Amino acid sequence: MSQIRDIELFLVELSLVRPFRVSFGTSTGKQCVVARVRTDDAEGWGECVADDGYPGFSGEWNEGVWTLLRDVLAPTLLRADDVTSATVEQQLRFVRGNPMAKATLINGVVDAELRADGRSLRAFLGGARDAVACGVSIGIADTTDELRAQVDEHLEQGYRRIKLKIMPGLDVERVGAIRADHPDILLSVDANAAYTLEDLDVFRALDAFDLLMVEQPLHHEDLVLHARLQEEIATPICLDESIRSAADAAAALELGSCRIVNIKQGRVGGVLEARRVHDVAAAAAVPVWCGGMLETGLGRATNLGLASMPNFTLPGDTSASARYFADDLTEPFVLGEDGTMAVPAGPGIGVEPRPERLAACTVRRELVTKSD
Ligand code: OSB
Ligand code: MG
Repeated sequence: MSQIRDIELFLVELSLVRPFRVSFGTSTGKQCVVARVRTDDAEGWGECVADDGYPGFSGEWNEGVWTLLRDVLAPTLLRADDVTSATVEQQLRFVRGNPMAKATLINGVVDAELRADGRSLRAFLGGARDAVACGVSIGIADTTDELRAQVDEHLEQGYRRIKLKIMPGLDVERVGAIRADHPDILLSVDANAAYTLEDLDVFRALDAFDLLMVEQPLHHEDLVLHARLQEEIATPICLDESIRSAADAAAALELGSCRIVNIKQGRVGGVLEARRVHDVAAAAAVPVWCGGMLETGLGRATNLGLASMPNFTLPGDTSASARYFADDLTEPFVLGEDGTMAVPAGPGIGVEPRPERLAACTVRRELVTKSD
């Protein structure tokens, strides 16, 4: 039996150590919605992965998320008699779509419940390891030399896989240059849906570089076209934007649209659905890895708990705090010398925001209570 007392929403802003350019836009800072879910027994944290400014990665963005959380989703949970990890998804199901907004509260409810029980997210999810292998996602650079320098810097830090963002015109030559510099590293590319089947020659050329995968080459709704592309190229396709649920994952695997799945818990509606995506892929013997959305330490902790699950067999985009922020919301996450990161072992996600840092980063806050 668990009653929610109130839900506090924070809009937080942190500057990024360097701008992050992908095929659909450039981020110079990080802005996200954070929810604190307070129950009778504990408080839990959820960080939203929606975009700042406009919906570029998916159909969700922070202003829409804020309104939906404040006016619809949070009041629904505050009216319910009992909200637990077993009920919360069903209680929010009447709202179609909007997995990122829902994930914020679902993860907050799960975190509060686990903290009350003194149980870690890793234990709850059946995690199999206490540290996870880390890769890094490198944005589109101004020049090839700048890209080379960034790749070298991150390899020196110990990252075990390099992912290069690509877009039409900034692809084969650049990836070829990095592969020539580093013949043996795990190397992948991420197009963020910037190509069409007309670009088949680009993917045939990329096949020469022995890439671990090509992530989300085509439009997010093109599962059938991804299957067609996969038949034409040797490099495994990995889907990111296309997978918004376990049902999407099942469809993609059935169709042959990908051979690897990037799981972002925030993109699929939280850790409960992310576990189902993991299980669908595991049953099909398809490896998964943990994606990232430039999260603060809160979302990073959630991601690390998820990435401890057994079928997360490829290095994830779970990079150190310092790769994103000079000063994180939580204590910083650091990369071990072996290129792994420890999975938090404490109750729930295992970390909290530092109160003074949360206050300094908050640009808007609102308390949603039962009477609202
Ligand atoms: O496509 O994986 C992506 C960041 C923002 C939006 C989309 C993506 C990314 C990343 C960064 O690749 C991953 C990370 O380091 O958090
Ligand atoms: Mg991606």
